[in-house]
Amino acid sequence: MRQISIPENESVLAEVLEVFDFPATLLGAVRYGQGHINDTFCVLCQPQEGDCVRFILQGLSSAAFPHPEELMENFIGITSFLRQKIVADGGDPLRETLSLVKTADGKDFYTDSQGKVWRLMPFIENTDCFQSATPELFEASARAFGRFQYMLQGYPADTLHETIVNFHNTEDRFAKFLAALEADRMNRAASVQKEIQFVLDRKADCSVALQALRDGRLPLRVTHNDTKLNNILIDRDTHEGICVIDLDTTMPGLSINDFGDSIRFGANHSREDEKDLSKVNFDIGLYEVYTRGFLEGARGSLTAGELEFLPWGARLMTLECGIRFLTDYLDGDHYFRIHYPEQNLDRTRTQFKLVKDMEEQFEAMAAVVAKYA
Ligand code: ADP
Ligand code: GN1
Ligand code: MG
Repeated sequence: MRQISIPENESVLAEVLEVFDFPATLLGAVRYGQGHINDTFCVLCQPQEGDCVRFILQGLSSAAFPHPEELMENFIGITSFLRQKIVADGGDPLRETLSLVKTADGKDFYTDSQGKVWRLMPFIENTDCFQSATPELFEASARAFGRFQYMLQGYPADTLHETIVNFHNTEDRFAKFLAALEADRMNRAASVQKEIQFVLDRKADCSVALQALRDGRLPLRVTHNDTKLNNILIDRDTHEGICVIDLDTTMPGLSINDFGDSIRFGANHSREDEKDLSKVNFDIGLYEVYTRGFLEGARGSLTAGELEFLPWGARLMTLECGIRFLTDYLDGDHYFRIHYPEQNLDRTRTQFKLVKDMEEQFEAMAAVVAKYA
């Protein structure tokens, strides 16, 4: 085995690194990024001549993704489709979408001895990945997510696997919350009564978008479904959102949810797990710049129904995410990676504070959409 530097407690890494077809000498691997789901590493290689080359190595979360092979089929289908569009537009397909480095025996991914699926991707250099942004960068991310949806308009949706069933089915998220509450596996329910009541009071809200879909007022599209600011790479030279990443939940969904999840994460000035709730405030100014950018990127492709429901997308994605954090907290923190015991509870509280702010400013949110629609 090659002598390379890998972190302690990551013994499976050595097995995985042996399998891929690196074009240069491996130097080492370190944990990378701030995703909550996958195991992400940055791998460094030294070619015979020239600068070091970096790769992103990811082990897919088994807790989140029960059928990783299907997920990888989606990944290849979506990135191939985007690659063709990018080339046709005169863009750079190696920077504007993700690609894979194969294993030495020509496979697209590797399943390790414990059944976990790993993929390797070139690191997209000269980009930044932000946890919070200036209004200008937030608007750039909005243009890129809007464009992503626009570009996927012609994608054959029926070929996509549902990588997480009922992912943004807020009614189902509510039902799963009730089940976790009923089970109360960790005996935590008594200490979070206020948060539990917050969810129970909003049972009817959980049906708003789904009912609009059932009534034909919202269309099903191919959407990203996880449009956090840190799922986009911003070009250091142009300051534009150059590449939408984290494609694991790209599947049929609602455009209002892609809009809404970005607002949930980015239209405020606090961390997702901020403990001091006085610092957690929905910023309608950031909401406005995101709205402008998203509509510009979507190039007129949104229907009147979608425009009408955009503010609901923001409110519901924030409520749903808070419900998911609380469910995971009640259930013993199996889904979202935590770095300290009450992190999922802190995350729950920030989301509910933002929901409350949005409820209070809902009319103003609709007026902003009307201004740019
Ligand atoms: P998770 O599902 O855990 O959020 P992501 O796919 O979002 O995993 O990756 C985690 C982080 O790794 C991203 O936020 C980003 O910082 C970084 N990253 C992922 N892919 C690339 C890439 N190809 N080039 C550069 N950075 C990347
Ligand atoms: C997860 O994978 P990541 O960190 O980009 C989650 C999202 C949540 C988000 C909350 C597959 O996103 O749905 O909104 O955390 N992804 C999955 O920060 O569950
Ligand atoms: Mg991510």
